[in-house]
Amino acid sequence: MAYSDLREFIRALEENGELKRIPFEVDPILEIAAFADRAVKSGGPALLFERPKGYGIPVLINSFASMRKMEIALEVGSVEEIARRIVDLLEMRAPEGWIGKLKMLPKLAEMGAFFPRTVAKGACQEVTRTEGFSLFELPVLQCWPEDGGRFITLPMVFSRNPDTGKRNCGMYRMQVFDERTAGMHWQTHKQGAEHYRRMRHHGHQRMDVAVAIGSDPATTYSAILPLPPDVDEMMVAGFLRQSPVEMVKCRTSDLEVPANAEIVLEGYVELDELRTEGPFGDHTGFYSLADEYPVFHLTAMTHRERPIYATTIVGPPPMEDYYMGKAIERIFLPLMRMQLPEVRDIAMPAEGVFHNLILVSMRKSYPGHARKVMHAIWGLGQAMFSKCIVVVDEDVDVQNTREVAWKALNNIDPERDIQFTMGPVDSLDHSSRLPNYGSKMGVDATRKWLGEGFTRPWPGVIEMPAEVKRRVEELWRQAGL
Ligand SMILES: Cc1cc2nc3c(=O)[nH]c(=O)nc-3n(C[C@H](O)[C@H](O)[C@H](O)COP(=O)(O)O)c2cc1C
Ligand SMILES: [Mn+2]
Repeated sequence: MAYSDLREFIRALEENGELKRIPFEVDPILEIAAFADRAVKSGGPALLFERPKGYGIPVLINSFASMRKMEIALEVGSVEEIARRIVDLLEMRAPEGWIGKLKMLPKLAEMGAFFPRTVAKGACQEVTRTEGFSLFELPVLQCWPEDGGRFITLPMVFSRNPDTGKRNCGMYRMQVFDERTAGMHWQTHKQGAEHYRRMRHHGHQRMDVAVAIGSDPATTYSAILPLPPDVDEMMVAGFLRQSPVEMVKCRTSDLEVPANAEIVLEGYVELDELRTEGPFGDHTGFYSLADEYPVFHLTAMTHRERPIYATTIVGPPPMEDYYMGKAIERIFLPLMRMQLPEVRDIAMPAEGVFHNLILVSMRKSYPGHARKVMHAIWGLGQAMFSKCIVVVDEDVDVQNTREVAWKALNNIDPERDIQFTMGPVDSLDHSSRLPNYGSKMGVDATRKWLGEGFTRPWPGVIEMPAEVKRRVEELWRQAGL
């Protein structure tokens, strides 16, 4: 049964021993973040700070901060179950004969059940405030000492594409500037930024934006998924939770937000206004430097009675976002394999902070195949940011970073096997020669073929025969080891 809201998810975490309530005062300036950092790095529970210093609103953090919590969030025994559900859907072919057609009906019905529904009333509007409210009422964290201020870090940011009318929901951090304005940190490659550019192109002055904080976990999670433009995150959230997301219309705009949200910020972005945002201790483990970003103006704040403020911190990996990203890696593999069936597996180790490193194992079928896979990945949605792609043969387990380092480094002749290319890079890359534009590196660490000009013999990996190992197993015990 899908969680009806954040509170049901909190109860589920608690029942599974994955939540710790902190009943005493902890400061939202640095202290909550330091607490959360320590918890995630020691495999600790999600934390519910019941008394953030100076505020009456509790703070939830680290609710996705391990694979176990991701499983509770998505109500699965393993996130691979979702990957399998996607494969089932993708394998849905045109049915043959009437039996085939009948068999399809439940799947089609299931698909229909994913679509979001608009409802007239939502808990997120139990309290509606169009005046006399302030962002300073929320226990927004300052995460790191050199941060430019306090940042809302787990928001679902809703906007609409003026050309297609389609909705987008992305997670973009928001720096609290004052009572009624915040930064809107949608990076240039993201859908919010594209809507902004389209709105400007059409000569508008303002763009409606709505921000929801704290919903059922699948809906919040959908905001970070690297979906193609114009694919509705709320539909995908419905698929993830196996139940439609209920949406309610905002009080001061035509946008819709999840009805179960704890807190909603309604407002607009002025299309010719930028303000300095940052610095911010980012998920690279470095500070993102201050930069110019659009400004979100609040026209209303609505919330549930006794709302809960959901947040996260990013910083030196691994942090909560590593686990959110790991689940994306698992869930999206079948989609990647639809376009690249030769890919066996991919892995993004925590130290690579997603965009810096992707390890790919593949079944090589023709000369240059590994390079074809690199270029395909650089052309695939947000995988375009991959600064370093290491391609290995299918017998290498890319989930085992040590195995990849060992085999890949043995297999490369660097001058021959490293490929450089130019293109868009992640906005968070502080080393690229220009913001958002720089070089990437592909490493072809597959075994080289004659057809690739390799004429020397290629050695096998050293392995002991199984029967010898079994025999030694006995001798081992005999030796009393
Ligand atoms: C905790 C967290 C914070 C994030 N903050 C930002 C951000 O400030 N700006 C940004 O562009 N992307 C940020 N992202 C990544 C986007 O949410 C992600 O790229 C998403 O797919 C964008 O959706 P879109 O394609 O609909 O724009 C963040 C992700 C997480 C998990
Ligand atoms: Mn999107």
